[in-house]
Amino acid sequence: MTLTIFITGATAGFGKATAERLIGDGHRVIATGRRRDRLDSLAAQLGPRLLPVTLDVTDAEAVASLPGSLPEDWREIDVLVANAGLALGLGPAWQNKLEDWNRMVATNVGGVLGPVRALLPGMVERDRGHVVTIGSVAGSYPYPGGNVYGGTKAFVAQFMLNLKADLIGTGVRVTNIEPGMVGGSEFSNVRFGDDDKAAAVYRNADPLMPEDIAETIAWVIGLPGRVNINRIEMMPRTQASAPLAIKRR
Ligand code: NDP
Ligand code: 8X3
Repeated sequence: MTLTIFITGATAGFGKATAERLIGDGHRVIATGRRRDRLDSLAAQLGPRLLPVTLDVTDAEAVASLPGSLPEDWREIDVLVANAGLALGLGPAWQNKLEDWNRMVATNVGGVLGPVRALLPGMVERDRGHVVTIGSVAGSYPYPGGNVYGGTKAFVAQFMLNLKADLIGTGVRVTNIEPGMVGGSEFSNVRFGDDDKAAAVYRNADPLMPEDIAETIAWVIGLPGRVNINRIEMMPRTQASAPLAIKRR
């Protein structure tokens, strides 16, 4: 069955890999993000089953006008992949900029809530749909410098479990995917604003790759309608959650 899939943050990393994977699986994809040139390249690469739409997930007005602002035959969205997100900095809380915290909250929390609120009514009305969010292990396990980023991902995880409680009895499914370290995306370049520092994060670490996240999304949305995968925590074989810290005298 061909699904119509709306992806936020499809210009790089997981979102781009997911668009490529799902178009390859025969679906239709609405690929969104702020960088129009990237969306145009993706459309040229993947053909007419991909609709490029410029969208900043923090632009409340543009998000609220969905799905009515889309071409008529693209408005019945089966799957929302709310993927757009970012981390800014890895310093201790007292050294971080409040403006960076606010941007993470606006993007990682507001940028999930807006599209969910805009697209969910249609899914409930059609009694069919799937909301997939990209959380993080940072939402479950604290680490130094994870402060607000981890907080935003904890919000997403709990929001999705509560959303499921509201959706019980409807045909709409919800899944939060919670990856650990994933290389091959721009996540650390954005976090540090320094490409060398970003590359060092993944050196000799054999991280997960964006294709692994795309594969997981393809799997959860392809399962029989009776199956709801609530959350998936995934890490590279080379990563584990940190032990509890002790500072000795
Ligand atoms: P990338 O930086 O490669 O991709 C982020 C995407 O989000 C880009 O397409 C970017 O598009 C988009 N984006 C950012 N801000 C906005 C905005 N305001 N409006 C619309 N789109 C926006 O990162 P990843 O692919 O690695 O990350 C994707 C998601 O996965 C994020 O939510 C991240 O927190 C999460 N994650 C990442 C992990 C990792 O280790 N890489 C691990 C666990 C979770 P554009 O700039 O064009 O708008
Ligand atoms: C991204 C993974 O460990 O950098 O969510 O927080 S981590």
